[in-house]
Amino acid sequence: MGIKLQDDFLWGGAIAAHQAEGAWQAGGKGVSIADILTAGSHTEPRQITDGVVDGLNYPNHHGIDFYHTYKEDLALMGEMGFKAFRTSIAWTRIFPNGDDATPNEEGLQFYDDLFDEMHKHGIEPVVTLNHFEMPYHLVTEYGGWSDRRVIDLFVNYAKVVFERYRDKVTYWMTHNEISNQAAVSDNPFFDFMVWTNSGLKFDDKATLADKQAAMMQAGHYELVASAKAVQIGHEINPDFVIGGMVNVAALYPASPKPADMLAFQKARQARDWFTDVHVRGAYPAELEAFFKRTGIRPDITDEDRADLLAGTVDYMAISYYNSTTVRATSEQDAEIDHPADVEVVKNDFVKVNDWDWAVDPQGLRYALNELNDMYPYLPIMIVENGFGAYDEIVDGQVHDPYRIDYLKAHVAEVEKAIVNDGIPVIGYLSWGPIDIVSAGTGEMKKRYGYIYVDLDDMGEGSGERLRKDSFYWYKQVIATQGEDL
Ligand code: BGP
Repeated sequence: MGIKLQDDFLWGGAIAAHQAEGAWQAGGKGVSIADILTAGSHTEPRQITDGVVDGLNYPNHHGIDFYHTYKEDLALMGEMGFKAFRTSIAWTRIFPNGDDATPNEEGLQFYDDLFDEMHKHGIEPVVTLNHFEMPYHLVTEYGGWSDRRVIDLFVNYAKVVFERYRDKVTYWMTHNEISNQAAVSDNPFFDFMVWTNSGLKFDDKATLADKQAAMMQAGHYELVASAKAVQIGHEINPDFVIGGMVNVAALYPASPKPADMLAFQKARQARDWFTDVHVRGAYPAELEAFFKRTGIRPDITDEDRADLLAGTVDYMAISYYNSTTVRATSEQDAEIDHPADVEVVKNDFVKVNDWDWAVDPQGLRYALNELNDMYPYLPIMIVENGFGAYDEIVDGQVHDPYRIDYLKAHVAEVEKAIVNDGIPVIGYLSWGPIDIVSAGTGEMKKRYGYIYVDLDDMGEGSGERLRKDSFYWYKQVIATQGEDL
């Protein structure tokens, strides 16, 4: 049995433009960094091609054709009783190259229609400005977020959409999972994550320090751009609620051995420093010490510092999928600039999904308490949580008890965090309420939805939508405000 939540709690789901819309060149849209990714797999990171290569970049080119099916799909979300629906505006539908003199009216009109359709179903839009969708032209001509000029290009894009949708959208967030970059390491999956967040690409001669320096600089410019967008957003509409967005995996030490405890603490500081700047408007002490100790120091001006302080966020949006357990690989103090000293290890106390993500519902309550301890009373919206799985159609139905079990357990922990721990969680938007393309692997077969989409990894199929068992489960959860889990 669950705990009934507050009436204005935002129950819903979340997607991203590049994983759902398809129509990658329709309506004047430009090429984004998501459009030049190949498909990958559970073990193979997606490759970044040199521009669009026919036949290689198909996953995000087709998505689930949400650009054309959004009315039917939102009707299904309305049938479940959604209060909110998160998606991103594809930056390249508004500014196809990122530095265009004027915005693309067809792109602006598409999102006008999309938000109107949401409101028809009583669904509140929750909008991500940049969900791994930077214009590719900004990478080839400016070097992605390594160039300070991209700050004002982003802020101008934010200003245009804030003004256009000032009466249709209240909840916004700036960069999706900006925190992913902090985990820079020699693992090729992390190179992929830095690419998706900042358009940075490293050659095989790049050292860990090179990657760290490049990521710190890009991250700084992204944070300044976010802070300037928050300020402008509040000028355009003081009722806007604008957040930063980070991935929060609950972190655990592998043992009470002091070195493991320190490694866990350093890993958590690395995970949280972007959040710190979003919320407090300044770099945490251990990062200032890191800059001094290593000489890896971003170009930070006094004006930047003033902007960071003036542009702190109204809430934090978080994605939570799993917990992560770390140990120290050496007895010496684990340093934030040497991720090599901090190694991820298996946690024998939790199970994993088919992509080796630890299934840990209590980790979500743990992570929410950590955030609340660090930032008391700061509203938090869970904007991603879900269970990717290989779903099968059997006699025209999809039975997904495994997904219901995962979501039920996580929602139960959110309810305890709110009611027992007093944490101001304002919404729960599960990831991929309709099957979409996986960001990490480009697969359709990694399905998250309450709604099955009959498309395969190659984008082939009828495209028919099918309600899974979890569709009816979640509809009942929402109808009872979380009481009937
Ligand atoms: C997060 C992204 C989402 C989504 C999610 C699930 O990092 O913000 O875009 O993709 O991961 O990951 P995946 O799609 O790889 O299963």
